[in-house]
Amino acid sequence: MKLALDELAQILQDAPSRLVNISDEDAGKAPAPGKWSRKQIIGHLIDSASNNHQRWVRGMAAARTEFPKYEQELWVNTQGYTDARWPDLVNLWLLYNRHLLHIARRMTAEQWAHECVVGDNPPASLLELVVGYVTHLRRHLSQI
Ligand code: NI
Repeated sequence: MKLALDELAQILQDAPSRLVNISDEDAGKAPAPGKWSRKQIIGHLIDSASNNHQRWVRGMAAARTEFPKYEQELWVNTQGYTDARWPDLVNLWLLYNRHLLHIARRMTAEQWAHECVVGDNPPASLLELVVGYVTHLRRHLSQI
């Protein structure tokens, strides 16, 4: 857990200066037909943050929790991220993640073992959700 959270803290220090240097116009361009623009990728990461916020807080409070299936294309398409302002998306992503880091640091070892079931996925521990969240974040940031 500590490794994942240290990595998240490092990402939140390093990424913003790189992200804010991307122009609003460039951020809205799709790299290829059917591929997400940078705005849609950061939007997808905001969706990941908001879904995980619910899972982490509710998961901390109970030994077992269940959550609905998360449909990423539906979330991205419904919200029209390409029409949003890039600096707003970057700020929202950054502040949301600072808060998630704050929350994850409050989790106890007993809470790490709490079981969370998301949609049809096999049950995962809260610890696995947090570690998986950081891995997913790193993977998508490398696409921006
Ligand atoms: Ni993803």
